[in-house]
Amino acid sequence: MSGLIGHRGLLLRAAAATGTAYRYWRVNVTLNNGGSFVTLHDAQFRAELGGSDLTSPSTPIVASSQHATAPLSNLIDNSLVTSWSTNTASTGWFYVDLGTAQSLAQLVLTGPDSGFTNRGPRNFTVDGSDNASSWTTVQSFTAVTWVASETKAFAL
Ligand SMILES: [Ca+2]
Repeated sequence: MSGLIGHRGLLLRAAAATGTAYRYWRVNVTLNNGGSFVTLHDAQFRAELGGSDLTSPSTPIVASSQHATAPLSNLIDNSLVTSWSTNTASTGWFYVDLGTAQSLAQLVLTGPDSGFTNRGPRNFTVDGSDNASSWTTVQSFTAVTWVASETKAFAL
């Protein structure tokens, strides 16, 4: 899709993704904000800024670990109440399989509840892959902090 649209004689860049398309997209948390686990309530992968979520509850998803009371399926169930947590340490990762290669413009994450905001990802990369084995870092984020139940959008 073209990234340019005409408007009253001006050319404006549309908010569509222009980067490399990948089938697999990973969020690799290398440090949280000090909590016992990494916790997120939901994740969305968007091809356009503010666009629709390319994942659904049936999207294949894999993670480094999941807590018994906060399973991985909660991450893409489109409920901001349900949550995924790792079961160990302050790091963790998950990736989704979009089925076909897609170029993304935006990752949207909903962070932990009140009292658990230190479980939110602090340093992480968003990586793409064609085989879920060899990963290319698309964007890195550092020193990210969270207020209770916050939803943040990250441009890719
Ligand atoms: Ca959820």
